[in-house]
Amino acid sequence: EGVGPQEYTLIKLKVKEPYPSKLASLKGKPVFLVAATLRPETMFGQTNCWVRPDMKYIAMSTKSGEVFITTRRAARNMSYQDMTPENGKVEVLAELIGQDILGTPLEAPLSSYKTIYSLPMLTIKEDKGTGVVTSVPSDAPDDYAALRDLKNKPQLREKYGITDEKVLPFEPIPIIDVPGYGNLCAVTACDIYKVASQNDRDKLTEAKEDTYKKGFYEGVMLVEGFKGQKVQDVKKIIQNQLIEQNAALLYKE
Ligand code: A2H
Repeated sequence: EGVGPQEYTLIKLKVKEPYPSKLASLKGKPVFLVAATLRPETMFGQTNCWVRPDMKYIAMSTKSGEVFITTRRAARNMSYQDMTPENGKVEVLAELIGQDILGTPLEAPLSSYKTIYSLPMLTIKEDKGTGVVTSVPSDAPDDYAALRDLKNKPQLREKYGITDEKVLPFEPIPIIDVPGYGNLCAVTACDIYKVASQNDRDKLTEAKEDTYKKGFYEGVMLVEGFKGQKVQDVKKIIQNQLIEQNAALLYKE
């Protein structure tokens, strides 16, 4: 992390009704999990969304009448970025922990999976972004490692009450080619650095640094509409399209 604020793209993942019991009072209102990402051009590859089971989240009102689920910390930041009805004020509609919204069906913009699910990731940090992370296992080593853990460990799924059909059918989607790393660069990197699980932090850091640079400087898009174009050249374009479609916002911290 350098000096000055980091700019993220907040991706709006629509929660499908019927809502889980902790959100029952929000019936009929549009509710979104909002995920902070540095890689908007990878949203074609979303397979699930991560929340941390033991972490606190809130449901908050936004200026546009929608409801966002995020950490209180990020909600406060949003309230100073013109996202709430009143500047500097957060209206809390519900308090919950990640566990309360695990296994929830979601609609994710640009993903080729029509419905994806919120799943547990244990390494989400409280003090970064919104505490919600959208998962692109093709291009993010953390996401690949966490999804592989859930796929390989039935006890882990059981512990969090996640049924098989919310995990097993979801495979990394080839969306970007990275020369030398192929079209699933996070999978390749997890192999190269011998990442054993989502808790293998040092190896994951190496895998992440490697793929993050390579993806940005050398990545070439494979998806319809952007085929053959460099990641560098389309990142801003895709970010702007998501914002225009009301599927994303800019957020700084
Ligand atoms: B990125 P930075 Cl494809 N805890 O989005 C842990 N990780 C978090 C987080 C939190 N509270 N909030 C956001 N993140 C993740 C896509 C992606 C990301 C790809 C490749 C690399 C990558 C899909 N997941 O990040 O510390 C989010 O994952 C590699 C760094 O601010 C977000 O972007 O640099 C990134 O970490 C922000 O991390």
